[in-house]
Parts: sequence; C-alpha cells; structure tokens
Amino acid sequence: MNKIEKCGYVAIIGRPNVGKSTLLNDLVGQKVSIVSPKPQTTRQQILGIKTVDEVQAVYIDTPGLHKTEQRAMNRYMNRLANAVIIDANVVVFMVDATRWYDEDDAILEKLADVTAPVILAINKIDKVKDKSRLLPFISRLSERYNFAKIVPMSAKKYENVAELEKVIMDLLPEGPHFFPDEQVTDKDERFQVAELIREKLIQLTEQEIPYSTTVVVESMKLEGNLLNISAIIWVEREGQKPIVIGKDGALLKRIGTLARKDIEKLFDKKVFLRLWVKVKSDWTNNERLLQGLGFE
Ligand SMILES: Nc1nc2c(ncn2[C@@H]2O[C@H](COP(=O)(O)OP(=O)(O)O)[C@@H](O)[C@H]2O)c(=O)[nH]1
Ligand SMILES: [Mg+2]
Repeated sequence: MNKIEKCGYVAIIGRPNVGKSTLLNDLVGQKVSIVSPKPQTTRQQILGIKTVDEVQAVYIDTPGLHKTEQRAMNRYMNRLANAVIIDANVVVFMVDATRWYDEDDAILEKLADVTAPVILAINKIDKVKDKSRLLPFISRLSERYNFAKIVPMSAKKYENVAELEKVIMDLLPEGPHFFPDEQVTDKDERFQVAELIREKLIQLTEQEIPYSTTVVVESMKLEGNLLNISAIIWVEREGQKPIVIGKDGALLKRIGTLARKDIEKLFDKKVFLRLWVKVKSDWTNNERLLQGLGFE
C-alpha cells in the first residue's frame, strides 16, 4: 500500500544565540549549521533536510532577526528572515527559558502576519533549576499568541527534541518531497568546509574579529584518499591579520587543526588543509562585495 507523502518548509526563527542552529543540527543529526556563543554566527540561510518514511521536513535556519539595521550584512539577514516566515508551512519560534528579550517582542509582532501554524519552543530549560517557574512564563505567552503548541526543551541536552519533531511532522501538509530522501542539506561541500573553518575562527577569536571575517574555499581536490583543501580567511583590515594568525602562527594553526578534524569527520577522509589570511577592506558594508563572496 502506498502511503501519502508529506513535505513542507519549517522556519526556525528567534533572536541570535537562542539555539536555532543547535536545534537544526539535532534534528538532522549532522552539523549542517555552525554554532557558537556569539551572535551572528549564522550568516546565510541554511537548509537542513530530514526525511522519515513518507514525511520530509525541510528546516530553514535563519540568521537572527535584528531590530537595528546598521550594516548591509544586517539588512541582508533581515530580508532573508522576513521572507522565510511568510513562505514557511510551519514556524518554530524559539525563545530562551531564562529570559524574555525586546527582540522577542519584535518577532511576536512579525508573527501577526503569519498564517502557518507557529510552535513556541522554549529552549535552554536545562538552565532553569526550578521547572515550576516555567509555568507562569508559558501561560503569559499563550495569552499573547495562538500557538499551535508550546514545547519546553533543551537543544543542547537533547531534551524534548523528539517531541518537538513529532509536533512539526504532524503539522506538515501533504505533498511530494522536494529533495531526495537521503539529502541532508542544500549547501555544497565547499560551503560546508568554509563554515567549519569559520566556526573555529569565531570560537577562538574575540571582539570584532568574528564579525569582520569570511572564509572562502579556493580549491578542494581529492587525491587518492586525501582531500587537499586550500582556503582563504578574509579580514577587513590589515591590523586584523596578525590577530587571526597569532604569535608565530599559533592561532591559525589551531583553527586549522580543529577545522581539519571536523572536515575529516564530515567526509570520512584524510584532509590536508592550508589556510591563508588576506585583507578585503570594508567587506561587510559593501553589498556588491557580499554578492561576490556568495551572499546572493
Ligand atoms: N544551556 C544551553 N545552551 C544552549 C542550548 N541550545 C543552544 N545553546 C548554546 O547557545 C549558544 C548559541 O547557540 P546557536 O545554536 O549558535 O544559536 P543561534 O544563534 O540561535 O543559532 C551556543 O553556545 C549553544 O551551545 C540549550 O538548550 N541549553
Ligand atoms: Mg545560528
């Protein structure tokens, strides 16, 4: 007997740092979206695809919705996030169990235009010692919006993720699958490699460096069982170069070692990774340059 196929887009939205990318990786079972404690880690929209029998969920990890639009990068991320909410079949609005932020209010306002069912995911409950304190939080929020479901959870500790997934799957509309059942992400291998390098860069540097750098994979060649990769870390200013390289090249070496291990795990191959640091001035402010680097 043929079962009826279901498929739809699921937008994961919420303020920066709330745990959207962590949830996406949980759901698809692979690191398709990089994670760090710093906001603006996710710059491009990333699809994570999960097919279970006849149901296919296409998750969209959105860059954070920003209240203030300062630079071209922020404007670009805002446009993306808005478009995603409108087109989604299901919206997962993620908030932090420990605190309500002004940005959450701004997102709630945007949800007024959404006709798709919205699930409220209250994340980071592992940080709430007394779970009964969640109850007034839940009841206040349920008065502010007609959520299809409210799910307290922890993406990091994998608590209630399976329950959330079930709620999502049940809400997806009937229709043919958009992607082959075994596909996990829409991004190509070069992008995934660049992102893993950027993740280490963000995790190991401070202040403006995480926000003023981008990574481009120049070449990627399979030689026997060895994957030979060379990539460029673009920084904004000459003065940032020595920071990324570190004393005697120590920081760049650590970034390279950690990234290489992740890349080896991803492709199940030995990897030889070469990194260069170059200066591309004022790239976050220049929309044309953004496009040139692959941010369409
Ligand atoms: N304690 C705790 N930390 C979490 C949880 N989910 C995510 N985080 C952490 O929050 C930070 C931001 O996560 P990320 O997924 O990058 O957030 P995004 O900006 O919304 O994509 C990272 O340091 C995560 O490890 C959770 O359930 N509990
Ligand atoms: Mg993210």
